Amino acid sequence: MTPRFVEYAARRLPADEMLLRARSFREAIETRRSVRQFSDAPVARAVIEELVRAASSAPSGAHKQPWTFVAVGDPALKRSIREAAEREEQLAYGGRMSEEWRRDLAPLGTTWEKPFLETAPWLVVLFKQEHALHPDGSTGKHYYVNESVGIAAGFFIAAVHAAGLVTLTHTPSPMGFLGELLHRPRNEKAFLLLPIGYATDGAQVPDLRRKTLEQVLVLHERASAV
Ligand code: IYR
Repeated sequence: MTPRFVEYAARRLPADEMLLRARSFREAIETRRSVRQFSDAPVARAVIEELVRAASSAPSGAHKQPWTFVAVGDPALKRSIREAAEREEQLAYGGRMSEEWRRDLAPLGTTWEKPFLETAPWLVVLFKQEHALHPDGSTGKHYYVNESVGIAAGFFIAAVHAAGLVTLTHTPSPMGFLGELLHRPRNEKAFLLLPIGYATDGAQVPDLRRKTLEQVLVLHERASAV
């Protein structure tokens, strides 16, 4: 197939403006935290739709966009999800996770109890499509599915933060119950569960430190770097 191209709308910034923008984005995104204390205040469906549009603009293997976002605001369905997630988490915290794993989680103060799955006004369940399943029942290949869906999740989390809302990458394990409760087709596997809403007044988050730039960046500059 002959590729078709359109012009890319170039938006070059002067170097000083570039640094200001990079810094201002960094400062904004650095204030993001995973929050587990959700208010039950409602969030408009139109906001959720914009967040998913932003996430779905992520790059993906062969542009297959191998993701489905399922947004749940129905209280009965949220309750079912909470009950099923807590059943799995009770087993996980009760011994299915290794001792080292549970020790590593101790600073986060997490437990098997997940009240936010009912309190948050929306639960967004992100499914990865392991392959395409077309309406006529035929299938097609998807590529780099975990990488693609992971990037879309990153876009989604950044969009949630930009909207002044909070979220959490919750991974009840195993997540098979989500495909069943939400009646997803067999090519889809739950990837992440993201409650969306406002933090409660006075919400608390663990006192964590992020790695420094020196710990995470290795530079090989060209000698005459500008
Ligand atoms: N899925 C459990 C445990 C858990 C695992 C990791 I890795 C975390 O970073 C946090 C929690 C839970 O959601 O509580």
